[in-house]
Amino acid sequence: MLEGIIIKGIGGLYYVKTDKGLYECKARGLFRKDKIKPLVGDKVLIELNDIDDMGYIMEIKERDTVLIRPPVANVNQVIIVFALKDPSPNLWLLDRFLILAEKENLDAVICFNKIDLLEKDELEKINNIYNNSGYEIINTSTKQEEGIEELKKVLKDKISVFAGPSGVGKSSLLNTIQPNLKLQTGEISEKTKRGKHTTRSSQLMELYFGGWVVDTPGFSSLDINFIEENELQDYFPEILEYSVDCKFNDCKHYKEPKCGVKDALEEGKISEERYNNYLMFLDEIKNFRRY
Ligand SMILES: Nc1nc2c(ncn2[C@@H]2O[C@H](COP(=O)(O)OP(=O)(O)OP(=O)(O)O)[C@@H](O)[C@H]2O)c(=O)[nH]1
Ligand SMILES: [Mg+2]
Ligand SMILES: [Zn+2]
Repeated sequence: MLEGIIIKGIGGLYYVKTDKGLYECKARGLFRKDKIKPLVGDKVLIELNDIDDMGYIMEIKERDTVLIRPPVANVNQVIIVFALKDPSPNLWLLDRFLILAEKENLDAVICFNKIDLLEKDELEKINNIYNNSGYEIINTSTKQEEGIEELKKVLKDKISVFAGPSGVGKSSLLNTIQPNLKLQTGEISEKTKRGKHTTRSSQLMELYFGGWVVDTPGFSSLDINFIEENELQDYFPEILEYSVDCKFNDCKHYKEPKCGVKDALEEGKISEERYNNYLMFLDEIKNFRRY
């Protein structure tokens, strides 16, 4: 058997990179019994069919990490890309993505792309919302080649996944970082200012300066319903930080008195936008659990 890593999967076929070359594979092994589907990033053992050189995935090695959306295995960091304009950033969706990254224990870096389309004070305003969140923020433009060196630095020697809505420039950023990737990119719609889902499947690629990246298709919604009400604060680093000052152990930082989080909010140590999204998600989870 040959060891390899799944770099792409389309319609039940998986492309596995090994020391001996790239093989097109089908899933065969016992893992199918447990309804485990191979993911991009999975380390696998494959068996080759001498006749057609087709491979069969026989075993999936234990995963270090699993990201559900987009589905990838064994990455250590997520680069969450949002455009500052065209399409306008949906912070409600960005915060949902940050929750998922926290839940999976993945490092998250926020990348605000298309800064060439925005005035400086507008850029500052949106950066400020995340200043106290503890996340690294990288502002980029593929048109003006800004922030690209900074982005390369965080990617070096790591396995990263690029995630974000369609049309924000995930594939463009990767092409700017490494032109020989030649990823397909697509204009956003004139009318809706939204992306057209140009990237259709996730793909793992090696970077010339060290490290691996996964380009993924854009998404427009994310479920957080599997998160428990009292668990939500764990996934907002700045809320968790100030929750130690709350009087009540089970404080949800909503209407409770003597709440460290609300104090921090008042002092500007937590941004209003983040806090409001926290409350909205709390409400959403509560309502979901009620049924
Ligand atoms: N003005 C401006 N446009 C950009 C920038 N980066 C990318 N674009 C444009 O945005 C559009 C979408 O870029 P893509 O790279 O295809 O976006 P994507 O995130 O990969 O989208 P999907 O594959 O659909 O998820 C293209 O027309 C790019 O030329 C930028 O920094 N500034
Ligand atoms: Mg793309
Ligand atoms: Zn509180």
